[in-house]
Amino acid sequence: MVKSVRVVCAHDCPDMCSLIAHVEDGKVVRVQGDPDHPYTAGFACGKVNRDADLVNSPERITTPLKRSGPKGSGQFRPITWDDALDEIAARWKAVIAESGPLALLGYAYSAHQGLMNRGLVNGLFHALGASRLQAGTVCDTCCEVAWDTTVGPVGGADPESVVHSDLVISWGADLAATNVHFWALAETQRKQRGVKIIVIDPRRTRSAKAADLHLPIRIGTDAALALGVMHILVRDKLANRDYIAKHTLGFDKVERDILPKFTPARTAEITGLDVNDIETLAAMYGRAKAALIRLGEGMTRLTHGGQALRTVALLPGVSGHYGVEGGGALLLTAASCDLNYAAVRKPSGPATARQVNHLRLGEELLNMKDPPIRALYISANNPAVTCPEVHKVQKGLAREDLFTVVHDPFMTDTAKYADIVLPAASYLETDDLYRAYGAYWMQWGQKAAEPAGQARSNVDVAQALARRMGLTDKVFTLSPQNVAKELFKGSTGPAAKADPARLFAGEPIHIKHDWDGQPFKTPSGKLEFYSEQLARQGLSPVPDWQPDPVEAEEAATWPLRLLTAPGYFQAHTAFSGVGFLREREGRPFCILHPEDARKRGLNDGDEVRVFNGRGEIGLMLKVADEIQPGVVLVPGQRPTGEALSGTINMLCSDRYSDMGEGATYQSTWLEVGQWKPGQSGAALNFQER
Ligand SMILES: Nc1nc2c(c(=O)[nH]1)N[C@H]1C(S)=C(S)[C@@H](COP(=O)(O)OP(=O)(O)OC[C@H]3O[C@@H](n4cnc5c(=O)[nH]c(N)nc54)[C@H](O)[C@@H]3O)O[C@H]1N2
Ligand SMILES: Nc1nc2c(c(=O)[nH]1)N[C@H]1C(S)=C(S)[C@@H](COP(=O)(O)OP(=O)(O)OC[C@H]3O[C@@H](n4cnc5c(=O)[nH]c(N)nc54)[C@H](O)[C@@H]3O)O[C@H]1N2
Ligand code: SF4
Ligand SMILES: [Mo]
Repeated sequence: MVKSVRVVCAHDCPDMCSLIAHVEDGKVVRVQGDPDHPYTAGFACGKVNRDADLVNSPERITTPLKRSGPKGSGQFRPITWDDALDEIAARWKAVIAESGPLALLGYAYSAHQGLMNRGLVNGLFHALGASRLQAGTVCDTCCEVAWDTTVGPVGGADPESVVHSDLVISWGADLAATNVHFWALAETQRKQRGVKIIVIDPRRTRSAKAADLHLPIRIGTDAALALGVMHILVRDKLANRDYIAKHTLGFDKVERDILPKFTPARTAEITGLDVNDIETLAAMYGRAKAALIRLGEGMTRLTHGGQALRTVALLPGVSGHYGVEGGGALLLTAASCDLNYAAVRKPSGPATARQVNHLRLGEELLNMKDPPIRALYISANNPAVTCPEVHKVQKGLAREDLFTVVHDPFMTDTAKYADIVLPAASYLETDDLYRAYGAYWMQWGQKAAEPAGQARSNVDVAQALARRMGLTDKVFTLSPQNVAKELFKGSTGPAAKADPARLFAGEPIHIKHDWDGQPFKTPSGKLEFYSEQLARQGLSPVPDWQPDPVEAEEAATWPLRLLTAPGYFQAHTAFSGVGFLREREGRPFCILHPEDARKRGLNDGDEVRVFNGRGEIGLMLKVADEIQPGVVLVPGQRPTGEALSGTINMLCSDRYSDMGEGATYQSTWLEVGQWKPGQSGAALNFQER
């Protein structure tokens, strides 16, 4: 018998699609986009169309496993859940008794976007008083802090307001890969109403190819471009003086001290763009009535990423488009969904505890003291591939005195280092409540099938471990629906108005505020061109662009700069258990411009060595002019077993971005050469600090 179950996509993606799972004899046989959901509009992306293959993958782990060989070897034997949970609880209790709870670290992140399956694992470690994960620094803390200091902790434009836009700018995002429903809606506006689309991206991405104008900006120079556009808006009297006076703070300083430096000629020199293209961009933006900027995280994963995003987010303050429906900017929306998250994430436990930065896992495993990290629980994360300084992560995970548990549906590079591996249920096998981070929708996702083998959900395992550790908080005993109800208690704003009964009945609920212009929740209540918060941190309080001295030093040593971008058929490593998608993405590769390939005597299809002072890895080479000379593009982060050797984050440093202590993958310089047969790929000059 076939039945259809309405579920919600839990992958880390701004769209949060409503999906229909077709289930035959208890097995998910097909997943498709929900035709009745306005934003999903009946289609899922190329990855999730294959989620029946993900959930039924023969590569899934089906029982708990205990290590039977050296760490990292991937040798395990099956054990029962009771034995696994008993051993974990006993080891944790011993560590806590000897070294205190800070010797324990819960390292759980975003691969299940459900509010309970994501949040309750954090809740477990919060209640235990463990070291706290400063989560998301691998991803969005830089852009989030940049937005919060400029606009405030509040959501941006509703993507569905693009039906009112007359210009769309995708700035630092390949929307055809990472935000396909917004992209589809924007393309419809173009076809039906002639709305123009501009893409600002160093790479000629799929979105860039389809756009009306593509500006192939030099990596890390977005702040200069935004300031150059402001310069032209002021010069051509296209700045909205009323809006600036009423809703912004400090534009006078920017106009006096900063804008004169960003003439079109100097902006062109810094950004590598054509002066005519900069003039066209400014004229189109300044003359539009409702221009919507989709801000991508792509421009923020480098040392001055925060300054870049903040400066671009100030542009709609100059044009006044923040005050117009269909105008403004969209980075994230989640901050406007004020549920009582603490009920799940912080049920009890000390108010503060030592923090461990998500992206510094390797460093902290090797060097943290008083107490060192002795027990680690990794859930919905694959840091042995996705964290910078992978060599350090591997070395840390290989510590014999570290007790590591990994909860994952698949035997990942990280899980291979575990002492105990627990099989995780997929989102199709769990109940959960969802709210989008790139749209204004909330929805309950119902379990479509029983978990494969003995797999158990994040919520289930967090509750089981909480019980064994003697925690008595209510959330560790409630059913998923009753935990969800806790999220509504004491919540405020539009999310609070969503009726849980309607959600549980399967209805998607739109949670947008009544629209009255972009709200600003900064200390001044205005859009802050001048930020006192940044001044206090020793950062430039006004937007500016300066070269970075450390980057300049690296650039003098290594000739090519790393460009990192999402895979079209992979999202980090979450889909690597689907054979079809692995093949569709191809063997892990890098792209060089024909000029750079020629200089090095390299050809399309060659096996190449990609290296710098941190290490070397082996990838396939594609030669294409979709990137600029001087850049090497490595799409996605792929497990070590899929490449000739290694993985890209072996070459990236764990230095912080200017805001939010975020990752700086793109502040990486390197060289590409011929791969020599027999070469193994290794850490070069890798030193422990
Ligand atoms: N070089 C470079 N590195 C990057 C980036 C980059 O742009 N360039 N981007 C960064 C970004 S934005 C991010 S968000 C990180 C992502 O990095 P990670 O958070 O490590 O994400 P994934 O590789 O997707 O790993 C998620 C893991 O969770 C597992 N999983 C899936 N569903 C569940 C579940 O329900 N329960 C449990 N327990 N496990 C589950 C998957 O099988 C997978 O192994 O990577 C970062 N790394
Ligand atoms: N298919 C797919 N979808 C995904 C993911 C995935 O891995 N694959 N990851 C998910 C996750 S965890 C996240 S956080 C989101 C992120 O999604 P987005 O916010 O869209 O950010 P990125 O994908 O990191 O942005 C990468 C783009 O930025 C461009 N870029 C790089 N450097 C610069 C620069 O200096 N300036 C400008 N203007 N552009 C630059 C790159 O060429 C690339 O096209 O996507 C989610 N969706
Ligand atoms: S577009 Fe995003 S939310 Fe929609 S199905 Fe794909 S991964 Fe899931
Ligand atoms: Mo991310």
